[in-house]
Amino acid sequence: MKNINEKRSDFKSGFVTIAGAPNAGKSTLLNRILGEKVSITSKKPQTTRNRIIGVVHRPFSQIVFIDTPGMYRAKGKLNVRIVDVALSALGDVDIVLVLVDVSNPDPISEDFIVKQLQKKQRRVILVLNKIDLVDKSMLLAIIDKWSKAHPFEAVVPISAKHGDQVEALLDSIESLLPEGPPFFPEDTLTDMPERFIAAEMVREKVFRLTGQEIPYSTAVTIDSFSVKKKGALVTINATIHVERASQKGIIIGKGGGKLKSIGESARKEIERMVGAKVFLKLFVRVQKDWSKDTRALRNFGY
Ligand SMILES: Nc1nc2c(ncn2[C@@H]2O[C@H](COP(=O)(O)OP(=O)(O)OP(=O)(O)O)[C@@H](O)[C@H]2O)c(=O)[nH]1
Ligand SMILES: [Mg+2]
Repeated sequence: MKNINEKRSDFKSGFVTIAGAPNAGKSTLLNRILGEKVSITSKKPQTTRNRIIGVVHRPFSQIVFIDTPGMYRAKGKLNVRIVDVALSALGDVDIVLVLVDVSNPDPISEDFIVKQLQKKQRRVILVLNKIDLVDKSMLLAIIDKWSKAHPFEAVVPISAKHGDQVEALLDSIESLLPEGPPFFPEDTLTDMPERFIAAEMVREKVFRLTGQEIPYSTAVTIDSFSVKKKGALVTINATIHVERASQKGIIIGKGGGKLKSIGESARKEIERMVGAKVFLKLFVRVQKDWSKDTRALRNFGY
């Protein structure tokens, strides 16, 4: 690894928060930029619950992205806590990206986000996402509406899912970054521990494979994660916590089928991440109404 101080003197670096309403495509964008999956995604809103860091190393800059939970007027202990995580990520950063799903406007959350931006006075880039889903002629009206609500440094239409215009977005970010040395060594992709990402992979499969309120009543913790040794199997024990006995039944499914498919698909993703075969054992446990309990929230990492 090269000495990180050997960079040219006009090297740029900085922190960039990816903000937006739930389901705008923030985590999809982070993964697309990194070329690796560090943040889980799903069709359902409120998938991300923590701030997730991803570091991009470019020839003349290092950009530290912070993926955040969706911002909206939340109710309930867990949701308020999660939105607070997102709001705090608007704080001490160089640039904020406001991601908007152009195919599914969410005026109430958007109004909320504009108010938060006005409080923080950051440099903001408006990113119009999911342009693959709409007629391009729609974009002008959306840009017009947003530009009246807030002064943006730039407006960049992209498709995070397909990668369109994502390089242009990076160029636009780089042009606004201050000069400075890199914050992370060149081989850093994220500072999230593998344990955390493994738990998230399990949670993602619950989001993708169950319906109704189940994903929102679920937390995942890792009970044990064996040390990686060359060529050896990584053994992981994880617990899926739900709020009611009926939810436990649904997660387990007929003959254990649902839990088996959650486990199998999570295992494949974790194997890709750790680069080794994984034995993933899942347990399901009821902790009544955990999402309303401050201590439980803390224990589950929220
Ligand atoms: N067609 C299309 N779908 C997209 C695009 N970007 C994201 N999606 C889809 O939008 C859904 C939500 O994506 P996420 O990345 O989980 O959204 P998010 O903003 O992180 O959502 P929260 O974490 O819940 O706030 C997923 O089904 C993505 O595949 C895009 O550019 N085009
Ligand atoms: Mg997300």
